[in-house]
Amino acid sequence: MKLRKKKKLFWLSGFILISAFWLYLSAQVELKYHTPQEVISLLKDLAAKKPDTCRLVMLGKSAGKLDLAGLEIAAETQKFKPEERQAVLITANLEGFHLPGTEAALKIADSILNAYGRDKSWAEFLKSHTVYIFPLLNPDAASAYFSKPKLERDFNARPVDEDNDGLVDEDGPEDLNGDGFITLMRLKSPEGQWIIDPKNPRLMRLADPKKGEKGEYLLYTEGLDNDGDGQFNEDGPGGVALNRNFAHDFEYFEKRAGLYPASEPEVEALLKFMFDHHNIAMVINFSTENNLLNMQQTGQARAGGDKVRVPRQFATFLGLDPETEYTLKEIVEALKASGVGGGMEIDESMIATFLGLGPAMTIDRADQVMYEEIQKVYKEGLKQAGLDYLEKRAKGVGKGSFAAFCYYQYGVPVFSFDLWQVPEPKKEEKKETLSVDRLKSMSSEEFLALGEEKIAAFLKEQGAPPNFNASMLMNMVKSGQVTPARMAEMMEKMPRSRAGASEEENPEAYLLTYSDTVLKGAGFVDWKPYRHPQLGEVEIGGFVPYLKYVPPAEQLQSSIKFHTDFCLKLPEKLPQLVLKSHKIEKLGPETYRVTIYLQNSGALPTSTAQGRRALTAYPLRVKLMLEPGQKLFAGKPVEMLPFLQAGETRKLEWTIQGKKGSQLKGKVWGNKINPLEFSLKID
Ligand SMILES: [Ca+2]
Ligand SMILES: [Ca+2]
Ligand SMILES: [Ca+2]
Ligand SMILES: [Ca+2]
Repeated sequence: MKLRKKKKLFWLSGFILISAFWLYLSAQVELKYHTPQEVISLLKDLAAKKPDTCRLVMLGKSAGKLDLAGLEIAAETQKFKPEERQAVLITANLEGFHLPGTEAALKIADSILNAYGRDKSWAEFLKSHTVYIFPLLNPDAASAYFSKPKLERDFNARPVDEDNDGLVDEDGPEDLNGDGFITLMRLKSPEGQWIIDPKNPRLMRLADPKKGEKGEYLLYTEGLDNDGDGQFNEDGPGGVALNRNFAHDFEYFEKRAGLYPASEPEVEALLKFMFDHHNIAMVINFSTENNLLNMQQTGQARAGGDKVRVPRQFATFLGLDPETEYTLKEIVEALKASGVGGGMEIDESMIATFLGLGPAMTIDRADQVMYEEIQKVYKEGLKQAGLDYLEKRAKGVGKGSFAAFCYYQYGVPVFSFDLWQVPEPKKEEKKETLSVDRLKSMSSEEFLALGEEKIAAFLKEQGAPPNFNASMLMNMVKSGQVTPARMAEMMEKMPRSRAGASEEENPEAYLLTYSDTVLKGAGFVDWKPYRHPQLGEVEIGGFVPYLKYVPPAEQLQSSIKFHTDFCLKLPEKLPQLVLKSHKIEKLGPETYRVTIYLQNSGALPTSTAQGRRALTAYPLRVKLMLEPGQKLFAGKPVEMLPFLQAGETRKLEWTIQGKKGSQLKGKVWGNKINPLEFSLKID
């Protein structure tokens, strides 16, 4: 009996221990929205619990003087310092309302630290790699979610005079009806441009004069005209939208984007960190942009000085040679001379858009392949996880955004995930039908698989000009001249009749359905009369702030789980140098021919094509480290390899003089890859 009891006790204590351990592992980061203060203390806790792998990094302060903090995760070894190892940077919340990103980044940090203890491959990975995680880069804006009244904001706390009246932040919104939200006010007015949507009386839409509709309402954000200038809430507290403040396709003269690129302390601190850490070889970002589902860049393609070939179909009728390369200017001239454009004004940027060029707006064709491969796996995963609804409204990378900067200027692969969107009620999906929206997220392969008939029908429906035919487009896609995303952009710019627009559903109808069903009405404030001290009788109502970006935390569960797993696999793809094999042949007394086969065993190239274009990716250098008594007879003292593709092997050869039995040492290095050292025995 006694023994039994002891045994029981033993099992029980074991069980308690295991459950405590499990709790420790799994409950570290709870699924909820953490306030900026909670994020900082969570990061401090993680760093304190695993001091051998994890250190707190203080980046600086936000415009509102809140801490910008993150983690550096790297196992301690004697070999390299963390800043000398190939690294992955994980960022979130530059769009301050994107709180789901913060939670995903925290979950990833937690998962990596746990995996380090349990999973051999992560333990190995962290001996030679570093992961930097900054989960909350716009704490000023994120704080607004936790404040009352709730106001949706993505800008920091920098005071900005939005209306140029010399007063700064003089007229912000007020929660007049005291419901805790800043929503909208509608005022009946002959000057109004808005009408109540007859199909959806809670929603407003712009009156369409072409249909004989006349505007009836003015819309304002909820509040008073504090400075008596006749405008309502035109200059609230703050600020600059950080995800528009980066140095790629920056919008000058746009207050929300900032005075100049990196004008904001948060952006400057992040960029300084990145330029101090040249070892960063991949960026994983969370924002409303999903660049694996929508590879389209916003903005106009710009003409470069590059020469290009003209697709055969055009070349023939323009009298150009398809095998010759032309500047965009030459193509414009040829097009004008041909009279094809009719009276249309043709410029270089149109040609660039048409040919899928534009030096800084389009993913380089060589890199496109890399993205498409990862996109394929991602899409399959989303489908299995029941998250493929994200595709429909996936947003491309925006002007001045961090993700655009990472790819175009910093020159590394960047993967940006939006994690969640308001789910749409399932309609009868005409899956087979092509739409401009669907085109944006299609890979070239998927587009071609549609077949000529469907593409032709789609072109007709879009009102494409007759010389813009299906087989021509297919050939252009096949040859890589244009991507489906680029085509979508062109089609959106094409003038076409908006017939049937009246039957279109209110673009906000799906938000209302979501609020009514999933949120049981909590996402919408019904319009109620309010006596406004300045405007008189108005009604206050509309969608609650954050509806589109911050769902109840439990709705994020499956997406965060899926994206954590997906993101934890991305670093495995990083390029890695290995000595595949070598040969040492004796040519004469103490003279040898040395051959090595150098391989990139990773699933990504050693640098992106854009990184080489932006001159941020250095070539690989291969050097024999000759010792006294060893001499180079033939071959270069330092070989330069511009890059190695994923899986590519290159042969390198030298003739040296050296003693039999001595060691020949060599080294291969670049700036975003772990160096390879080798030592070969001469015999
Ligand atoms: Ca002002
Ligand atoms: Ca302001
Ligand atoms: Ca209110
Ligand atoms: Ca005002």
